[in-house]
Amino acid sequence: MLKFDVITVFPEYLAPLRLSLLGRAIEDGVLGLDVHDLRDFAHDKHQTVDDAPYGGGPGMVMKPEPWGEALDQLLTPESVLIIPTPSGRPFTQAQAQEYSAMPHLVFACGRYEGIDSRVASHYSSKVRVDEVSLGDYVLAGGEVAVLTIVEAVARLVPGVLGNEVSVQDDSFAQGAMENLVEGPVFTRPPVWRELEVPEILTSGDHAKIAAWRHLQAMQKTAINRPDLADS
Ligand code: 6GU
Repeated sequence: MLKFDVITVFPEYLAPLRLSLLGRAIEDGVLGLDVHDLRDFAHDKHQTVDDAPYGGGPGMVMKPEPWGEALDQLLTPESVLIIPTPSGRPFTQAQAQEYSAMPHLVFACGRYEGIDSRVASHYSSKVRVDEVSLGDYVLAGGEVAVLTIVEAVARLVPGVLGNEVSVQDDSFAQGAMENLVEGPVFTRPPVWRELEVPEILTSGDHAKIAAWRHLQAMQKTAINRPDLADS
């Protein structure tokens, strides 16, 4: 069973993880999810989790002590500590695939200007610590990144999607779809507002359909993702 633990100052932000596909998987015991309020690990009167940055500058930095208390409690030697941050390594489908086979993922959601760097340094000698970014833009905190990463990982865990659904044809999937995005899809009716479904899809020739889909994927990748098409 893959267990997710999320530490955040906004636990309600993670509520959508209990909806739909993931909610069902959690109910069925295929996945585990616990969300923890960082302020529960801050023991001063105001449950302070942030302070001014050393060296000056705008904004606030998350204090290390509450993180230390929370992470000491949650991490085991088998855990991976994931810290979402725009300064991290880009998150990829290959990484989602790798995480989906792990027993325990712990997410540390930073807010403000981020978490005191000594937290990552300290735990790097105890567990694998991954700083992960969703892309080249800045979010207000790690919570939305965690929603994204957990969903991308969870749907790859056997038993989370219906086993009738294959993830092999997904955009970016290792194998035939590596460095490709999926091409267009169609359903009934055969004509909609004078637009027809490509004839080959109703031909019943599965080899030809597979070849056509591969060509469509390459064309779409060239148009929308020239960065991938070159690789
Ligand atoms: Cl993972 N976190 C934040 N706060 N901003 C981001 C991001 C992550 N990825 C892109 N921007």
